[in-house]
Amino acid sequence: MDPQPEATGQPLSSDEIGLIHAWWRAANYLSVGQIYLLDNPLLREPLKMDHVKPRLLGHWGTTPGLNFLYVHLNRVIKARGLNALFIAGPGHGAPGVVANTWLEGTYSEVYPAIGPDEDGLRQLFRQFSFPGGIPSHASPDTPGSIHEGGELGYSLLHAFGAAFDNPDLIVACVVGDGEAETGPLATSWHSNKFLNPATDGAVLPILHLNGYKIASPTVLARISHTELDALFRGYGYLPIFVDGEEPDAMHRAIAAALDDAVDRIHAIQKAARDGGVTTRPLWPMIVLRSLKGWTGPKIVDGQKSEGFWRAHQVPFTMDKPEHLGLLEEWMRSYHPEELFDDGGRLRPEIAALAPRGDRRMSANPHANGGALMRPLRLPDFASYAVPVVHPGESDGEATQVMGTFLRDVVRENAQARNFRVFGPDETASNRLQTIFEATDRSWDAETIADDVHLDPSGRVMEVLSEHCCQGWLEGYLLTGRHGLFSLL
Ligand SMILES: Cc1ncc(C[n+]2csc(CCOP(=O)(O)OP(=O)(O)O)c2C)c(N)n1
Repeated sequence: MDPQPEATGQPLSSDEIGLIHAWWRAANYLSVGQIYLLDNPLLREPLKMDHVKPRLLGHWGTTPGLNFLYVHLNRVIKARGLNALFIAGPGHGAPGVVANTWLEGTYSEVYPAIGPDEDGLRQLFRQFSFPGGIPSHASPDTPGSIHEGGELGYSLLHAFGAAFDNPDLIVACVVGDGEAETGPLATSWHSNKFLNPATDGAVLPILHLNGYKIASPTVLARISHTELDALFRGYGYLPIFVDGEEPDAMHRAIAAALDDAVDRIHAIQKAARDGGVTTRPLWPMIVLRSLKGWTGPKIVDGQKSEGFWRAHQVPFTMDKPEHLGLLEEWMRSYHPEELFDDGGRLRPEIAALAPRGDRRMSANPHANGGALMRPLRLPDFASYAVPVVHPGESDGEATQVMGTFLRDVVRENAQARNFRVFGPDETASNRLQTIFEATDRSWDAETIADDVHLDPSGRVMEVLSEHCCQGWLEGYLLTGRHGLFSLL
């Protein structure tokens, strides 16, 4: 068994940590602002009830963890020139996802009415979860997002779908520990048996172990470290643990964990691509054990909030006058005056942490599949017609004919590598088996001599979980490729 991974890479300097921490504070500030404020976005005057939204709807609990991961992913993207996508499984943390896209400048590029200044901030805050504005969950209008945040459970599948046939892409996928209790997510860890390190990209799962779902603990947070470690090793991952609440130590720990994970991903890919290694690798993953609602109010109305399920959604409502002071104190704890200049723009030394152009996760072209999609080359379907000279005389099976058509679709698009068939082991029973003249089933797990049509580079994706088939296909399509769901 591999020992507990050691941190690699250069330790961060105090200056770097200071800037990363500033970005995190800015993202957290913008997240709280989106949930609560209508006006006075930079708290230039004392907060009044008139500045607060009349109806509050949004999720704080997961958000600081997402923000923490986002800025650290940016660091590693910049340091190593990575091409990375971000998937927020707890997509209800949209305040954080949106905040980071605004800090990166992408939001204002895509939506010029939400500028990179104080007025833009006011609009950004106002539109969130507001009539005529944007949803409270990550949604198709969120730049860089292919993952709708409403139905929990599909994040890892979307991540793998995006990584298939994108050899240079790393998909960082945050999985909620509550989300991990869903059927689709629980089975999707096995996606690593269908990923070919030679020709596919990589997925970096990050389990966001903040301990709670809406109003109770999560299962994965209440099993021992040994059991959790064994669980993920059993799924074929090498878990790298980051655990704590003191920001300085946590910044150092997550940076080291990401460096280590990326080193391991690159080593796996090099071994498969240059060294011809064909055995299934032990892919790294990160387990981030942090406080739910980290940096939020510790106590609300005498009850524990930070680090508890009460921080899940809106940590406190505004129906009590004393909550106004609590909100102002919370928002000022991020020191917005140190983060934004007089015009409300993010200070340049903090803004410089963002990767450039389409290396920003919010601007990665893979998240905008329509822009990348190449049309599928399709043979003329009429040439597959079963001849019927006299009515009632010819014999033919519609799906068998379609199997021949699909075989040729696979051949025609073999070079582009942009077509796959997904299904719950029904390709043969649906009589589509002629496709196996052109390709195999994708399979990176063990094989025995009697096996047929199993290969890591196969283009037929078969696993009995229809959740997996659907989720992979969705991730594959949303990143600009083509596929077929074969299920009868
Ligand atoms: C399939 C599904 N079931 C239930 C919900 C309702 N729901 C919204 S958030 C949440 C808790 C999620 O917990 P977790 O994934 O750990 O996210 P975090 O604690 O980081 O917010 C639940 C159950 C949902 N969105 N999707």
